[in-house]
Amino acid sequence: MIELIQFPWSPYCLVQQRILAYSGVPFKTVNIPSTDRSLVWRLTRQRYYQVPVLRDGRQVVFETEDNSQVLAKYLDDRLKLWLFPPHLAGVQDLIWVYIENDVEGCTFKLNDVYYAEFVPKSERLNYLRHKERKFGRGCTDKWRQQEDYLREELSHRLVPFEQMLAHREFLLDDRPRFVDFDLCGMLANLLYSGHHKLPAAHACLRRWYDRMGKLRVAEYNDR
Ligand SMILES: N[C@@H](CCC(=O)N[C@@H](CS)C(=O)NCC(=O)O)C(=O)O
Repeated sequence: MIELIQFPWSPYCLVQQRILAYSGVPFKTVNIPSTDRSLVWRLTRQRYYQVPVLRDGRQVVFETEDNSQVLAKYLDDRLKLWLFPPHLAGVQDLIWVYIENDVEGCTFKLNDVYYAEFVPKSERLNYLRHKERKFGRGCTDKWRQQEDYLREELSHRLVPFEQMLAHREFLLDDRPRFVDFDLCGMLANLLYSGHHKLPAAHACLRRWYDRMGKLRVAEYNDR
């Protein structure tokens, strides 16, 4: 059975989780402590320490660059999901960079404001230290003060997706492609703490998000 090694709140892990659920194959999620990546380090033979990582029998799959999408392309090929059709090559590459930088730049901060509610107590010190080393001392307090601004900014950054969904069932096509799952993962991270909602103004996006949670690839392959 395919295993997804993850932190349950991680946006990038949530992308892979959504893709696996869409495929309909049974899979297992393995949650590792954010403070102990030894399983990932061992499985990747000391080549990677982040999550997500996939284990599929003897195969261990991990990203090679910030925007490589090795995992999604592996699952796409292995499970025949048609997430990367040739006619969208290049277009999707541009969009996933925006999703993983500009959208994620708001969503993870809004979720991390509430990190103490979902990170186990024994991991909180190192979680905070990791964040503060990257984003500066007191960053989560600063994001708490900026919550209204971050929500507004996120809503603004989601406008292009709302526009796309006003004309199509999915972002680019008549069936879900990789960028649909990528955006879903960032939004699932936003909703993880339970303190946030999708922007009320984006009605098409809200309907699409609900739809995305229920889809199975078999529906499309049988058409
Ligand atoms: N580009 C990578 C990013 C992976 C990533 O940033 N993972 C985070 C969790 S959200 C992580 O492992 N952070 C721990 C660290 O960097 O040490 C992907 O798409 O998988």
